[in-house]
Amino acid sequence: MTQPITRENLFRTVEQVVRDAKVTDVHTHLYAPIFGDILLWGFDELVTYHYLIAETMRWVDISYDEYWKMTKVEQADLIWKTLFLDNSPYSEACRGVLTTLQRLGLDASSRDVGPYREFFAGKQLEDYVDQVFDVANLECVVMTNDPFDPKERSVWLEKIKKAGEKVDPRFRAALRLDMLLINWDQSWHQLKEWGFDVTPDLNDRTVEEVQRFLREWIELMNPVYMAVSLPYDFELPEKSARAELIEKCIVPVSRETNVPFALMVGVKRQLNPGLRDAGDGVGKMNIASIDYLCSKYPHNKFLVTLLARENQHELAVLARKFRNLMPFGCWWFLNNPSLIEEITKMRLELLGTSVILQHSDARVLDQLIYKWEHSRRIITQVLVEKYQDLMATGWVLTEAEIRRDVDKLMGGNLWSFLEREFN
Ligand code: FIX
Ligand code: ZN
Repeated sequence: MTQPITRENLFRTVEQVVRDAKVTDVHTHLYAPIFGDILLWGFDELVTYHYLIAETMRWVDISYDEYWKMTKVEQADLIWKTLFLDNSPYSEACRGVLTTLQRLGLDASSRDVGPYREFFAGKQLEDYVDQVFDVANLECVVMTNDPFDPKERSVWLEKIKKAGEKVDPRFRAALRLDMLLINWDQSWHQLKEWGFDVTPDLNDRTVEEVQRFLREWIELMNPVYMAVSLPYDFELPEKSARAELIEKCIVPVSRETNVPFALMVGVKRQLNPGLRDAGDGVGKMNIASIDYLCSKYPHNKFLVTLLARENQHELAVLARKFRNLMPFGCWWFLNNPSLIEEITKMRLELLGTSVILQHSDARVLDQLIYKWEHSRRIITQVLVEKYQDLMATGWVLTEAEIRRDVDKLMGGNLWSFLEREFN
């Protein structure tokens, strides 16, 4: 489509360009097939996504323990009946299941889970990964890789390091450091067991050894970034092991290796422990902590996503002040059409194309299909409005420029951010 952009063909052009854009999904909880059964996929995993557990438990009177004692199929049947048959499934997580079924060519109107299960039972994982990446039109996804997770750790050390097996290049690593940073009183013991000469007080030797731990995992994983999910009351500067580990270990190694530090801030972990992964809540964080990091370490690169809606405007304003700050995604409780639209409009108005608009946070492979289908629709609508505003001034648009902008917004800004030198 090379004709000039007019008000008449604008929507069609933007819609096609957004659909054509091969997405870099900056944050997921997916794993390459080499990691085995910690990669979740298929109907019953889709339906027992923790978002849907939380929504189901609002309706049923069974205890949490009774729910957790059920088999995965029993849990899925309970959720399907409660949220899809006894109520209309218009919550974003419910709608997502139906979008995925539809985009895979299944009949969402039948409401019969039998054929859905048969469809997935017939799938061979490696082929299915191809199908999902094709339907969702993805370039690659970034995993969440935890060296303290025994199952995952053994794959990295046995299969990848020792046996030289390769990770599917569509699955890029992220070195996740929650265990190190948030549970230092336990993680230092584990580091010691692994042969790192550390003590609980962060003396110089311990700092050196934690840096060595980071370098070794960066060498093995080749991560796109180092990441941590921090609670809403996270503060920097602060007198804490967490703060010292960030400033004395992560920040210097991040700059030395050009592996950005991704901060995901705002969770109220385990408000309701009975719900397990579904039990987390949200709280407004103090943006001054991000301000402190970006201004004190101007040569470092920070990727940031915040969980509270109330933090989104100040994050966008802060990104205007610091070119080493790259906001990304509409995270978790923000990943809903009404909030994606609000946040995307605000970001384009404050940051232009210098932002990464979305990530999926997918925990189940098949979710990539719906999370990107839904986000693409909203991003298209918002972009059309913004381009219309430009055209109203007499500005002339080309399709090539729209493609350029969209590629940046849909993940390209991550790769160019990695190339930048903030000297
Ligand atoms: O910390 C995180 O990466 C969060 O995204 C998860 O803890 C959360 O459970 C999730 O998957 C939200 O979508
Ligand atoms: Zn996540």
